[in-house]
Amino acid sequence: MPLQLYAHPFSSYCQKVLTALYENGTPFELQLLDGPDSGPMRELSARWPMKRFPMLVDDGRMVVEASCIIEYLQAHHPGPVRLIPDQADAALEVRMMDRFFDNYISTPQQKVVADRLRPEAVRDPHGVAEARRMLDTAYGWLDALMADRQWAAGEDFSLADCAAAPFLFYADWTHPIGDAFPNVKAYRRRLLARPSFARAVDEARPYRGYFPLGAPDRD
Ligand SMILES: N[C@@H](CCC(=O)N[C@@H](CS)C(=O)NCC(=O)O)C(=O)O
Repeated sequence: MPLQLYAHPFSSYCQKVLTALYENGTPFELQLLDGPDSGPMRELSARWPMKRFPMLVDDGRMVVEASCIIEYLQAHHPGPVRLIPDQADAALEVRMMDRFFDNYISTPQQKVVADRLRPEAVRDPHGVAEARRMLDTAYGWLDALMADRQWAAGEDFSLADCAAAPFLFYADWTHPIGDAFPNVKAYRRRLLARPSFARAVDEARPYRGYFPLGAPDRD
């Protein structure tokens, strides 16, 4: 039985895992989470009541949380590209950058988007302003770091870049990466040119109408 990935192509956390799968040409079957009543969504909810995706199922074993799925793939279905280095300090840098992209790019980005989906009466302008400030702070920190890095953790494409790719992709749509952050803009362009992520972006094109802030006509 091939690996089963419960996912939706437009979801950033799913694209994080898809990028890792495409990097290594790992075979899998997509269980498309096509609305709340779809069979795959019911299976996801039954196994993981938090109902967050992606979820990987390997021969009955469930793995959730995108970073953990990528760790699992490397441990159990390795390919030619090692997304987490073997050397401890190098692995720590990769994991630290992965946490940075989850917590300080994706989380505030999702806050802004989720707020737009709420009824107007219960929106949280203060929280949204805080999220936008966090994005600016994160762009600034990342810009300095990327001045002399090709990829997030150095020379090699890694788990951290699998995270950075979709999160910076949607962050720029949500809270544009200004000209004050040229290294972040250039890094985002490199990520978009990476075939694994470019494939994930292409597969998600039909769903751009889902983006509640209005998907810009680019990328
Ligand atoms: N911490 C989770 C986050 C996953 C997540 O937030 N996924 C979003 C899709 S990008 C989701 O499940 N959204 C459904 C919802 O919020 O109900 C991970 O790393 O996989």
